[in-house]
Amino acid sequence: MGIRECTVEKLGVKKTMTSKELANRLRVHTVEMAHYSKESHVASALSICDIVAVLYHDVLRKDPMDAKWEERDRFILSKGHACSTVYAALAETGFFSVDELNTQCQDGSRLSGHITYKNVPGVELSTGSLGHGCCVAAGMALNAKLKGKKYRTFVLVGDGECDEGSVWEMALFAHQYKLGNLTVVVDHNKMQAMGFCKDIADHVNLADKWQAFGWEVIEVDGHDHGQLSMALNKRGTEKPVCVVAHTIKGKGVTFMENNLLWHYRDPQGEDYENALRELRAQ
Ligand SMILES: Cc1ncc(C[n+]2csc(CCOP(=O)(O)OP(=O)(O)O)c2C)c(N)n1
Repeated sequence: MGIRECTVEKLGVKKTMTSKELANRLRVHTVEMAHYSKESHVASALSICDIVAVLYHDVLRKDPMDAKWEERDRFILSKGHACSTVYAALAETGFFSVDELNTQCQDGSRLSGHITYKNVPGVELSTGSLGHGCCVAAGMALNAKLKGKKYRTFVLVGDGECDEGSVWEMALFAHQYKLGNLTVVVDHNKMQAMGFCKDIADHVNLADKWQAFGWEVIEVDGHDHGQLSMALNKRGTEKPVCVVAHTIKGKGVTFMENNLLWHYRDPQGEDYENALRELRAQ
């Protein structure tokens, strides 16, 4: 368990909740938040619910009572448009109230449509411009290495985001500086905003590419909690680690799965009701 046991108890978060149950709750929050905020990116957020649930449940060392705890593991969502999943994970693990989630993007809310660290406890970095979060993550990992600190740094990037040149400069840099304390997770759902990755910039084999940059690569089913937990708990020695997580964009809501419409569409009316019904039955 990543979160300090005592604070989990104090905050009343159900200790018996499994990572799978947490992921299901994240999916329900994500759909509700997209509905109330009329914000897009619901399918991008559903894609990463299992990855984020396993990180917060099984991997990250965090303290919701002390969000800036010096020894905390760092987690950056580089595909910042999928922020609802991370806001929901922070709320479910006690960083702020779950009741606040549905204020996202309303006047006066601190929860914006791309992830922001400003006034939001537990968020390390504001992102949204793709290709930047992973570079800051590498800097955090280098900081830990230079100062002999034990924290690990994790960063979640999209596969479309891997079209950005800065991602590959970071890959060179992290290998050069032997950042074994850095783990990149690629949400490999094979889609981006306006099309399928292979039709826009075909990487042919993303895992091979990261390996060619000198990284240790682990490929997993990004919806299998056992595989995710094993891969994310693996600490690199000298090589940075890249977990290529094969996922389904829109995972959990059948009519959103692998459907480009749901990158930008927000669920309303019957779509909203059907999505919630399906998720609540899981
Ligand atoms: C530098 C930059 N260019 C373009 C965008 C607009 N944009 C937002 S989401 C997105 C698609 C990203 O695709 P991917 O990384 O695969 O994420 P997912 O498909 O999981 O949403 C794009 C192009 C952006 N946020 N930043």
